[in-house]
Amino acid sequence: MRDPTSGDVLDDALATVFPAPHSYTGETVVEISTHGGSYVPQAVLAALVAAGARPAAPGEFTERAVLNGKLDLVRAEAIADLIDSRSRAQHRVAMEHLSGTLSRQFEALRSAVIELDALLAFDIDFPEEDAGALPRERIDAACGALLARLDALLATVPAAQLGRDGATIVLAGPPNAGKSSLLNALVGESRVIVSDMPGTTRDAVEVLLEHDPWPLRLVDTAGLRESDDPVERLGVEVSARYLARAHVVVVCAERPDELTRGAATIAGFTEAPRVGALTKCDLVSQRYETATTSFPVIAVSAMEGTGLQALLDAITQAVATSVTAPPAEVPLVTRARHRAALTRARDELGMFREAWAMDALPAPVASVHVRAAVHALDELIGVVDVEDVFARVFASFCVGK
Ligand SMILES: Nc1nc2c(ncn2[C@@H]2O[C@H](COP(=O)(O)OP(=O)(O)OP(=O)(O)O)[C@@H](O)[C@H]2O)c(=O)[nH]1
Ligand SMILES: [Mg+2]
Repeated sequence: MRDPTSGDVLDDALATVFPAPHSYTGETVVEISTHGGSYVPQAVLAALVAAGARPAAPGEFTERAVLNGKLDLVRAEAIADLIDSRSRAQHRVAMEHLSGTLSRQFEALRSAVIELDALLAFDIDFPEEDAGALPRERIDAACGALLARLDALLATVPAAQLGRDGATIVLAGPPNAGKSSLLNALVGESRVIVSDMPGTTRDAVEVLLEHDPWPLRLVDTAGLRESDDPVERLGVEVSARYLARAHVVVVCAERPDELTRGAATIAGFTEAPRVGALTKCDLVSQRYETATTSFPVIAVSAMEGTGLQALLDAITQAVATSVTAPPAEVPLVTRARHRAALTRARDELGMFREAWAMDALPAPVASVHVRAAVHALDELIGVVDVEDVFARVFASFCVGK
């Protein structure tokens, strides 16, 4: 690599040529590998720009791949999801989408809605032949089946959100119960301050823990108690807000009676399933009578690491009761863009079905809804010229992909 103005040698680099169409974008591409560091790559880039090149826009390579038919829009988004994935669950979904499962579902749905539109067009053009070949029920049944498929896809949204954001697991209980110590023990490193002074934790602290089938977003909160200290009161308010959003609450207490009381206090803030953690069990010489609670209670010691796996198992089971995993054959809908388009298609088909059932609108008018549903799915898979859809999708990519 030489500087085009001075002619100085900048680096002894390697150029890899991908002749069209055998590259990521489908175009002829040359990749230049330089020695690393901070100066050499920058100097080489500057030399290339001086020679007439320009830096790529965010997602430009993937956008070109889509425009050249190497990838469809939905799989292009899966690449962004793959790059952005922060958990095993998210990575698994992105890889599955990249393999084309979601694109195929969307395309099949679109074809089915187009078929419905064709059935209707036939009904409109040849109403007199309607009697035998095309009973109204057939159109109604086709529409019902489509609505069921759209609903099944949309029903995966909560599970998809869990995969991305993790299940919110709030550790709550009286001050000094050992909540922060338990969080540190669960994540295997010291992330939150622990002290023997009640009221140590003031703010909620979130830590994402890699876990199957969903990552767990563990939230350490301030102990729930009345306090004159304004900062601690704020902390208790924050705890209350987190409790309201929790998928599962881990009620922490040193003794069974405190656990029961803690659970009663928490009931005022959330309906999420709960799991009890009897903390500091290393200090207890004999086991307590099993607490009479409606939820599982696990004896744990953050100090000695006992009961942690049992607690994680109980938490995982409790999450499963609040969010059901969708059937394996239905791909998860992770993106807001997909959800919006599917919702639009479902709403339009719903309006069509209602009008059709009541015979409220003339067929040509009712069919406008079906056409709108087709359009929503066209946009979804990027088969129509929708520049703003492309702009929105690729703007979220990092530069260089
Ligand atoms: N022996 C023993 N001590 C523990 C254990 N877990 C916590 N402790 C001690 O209990 C005290 C309180 O622990 P924290 O984790 O700060 O309790 P907390 O519930 O977060 O307290 P606040 O933030 O004040 O509400 C500390 O002195 C810890 O060292 C345990 O498993 N065994
Ligand atoms: Mg604490």
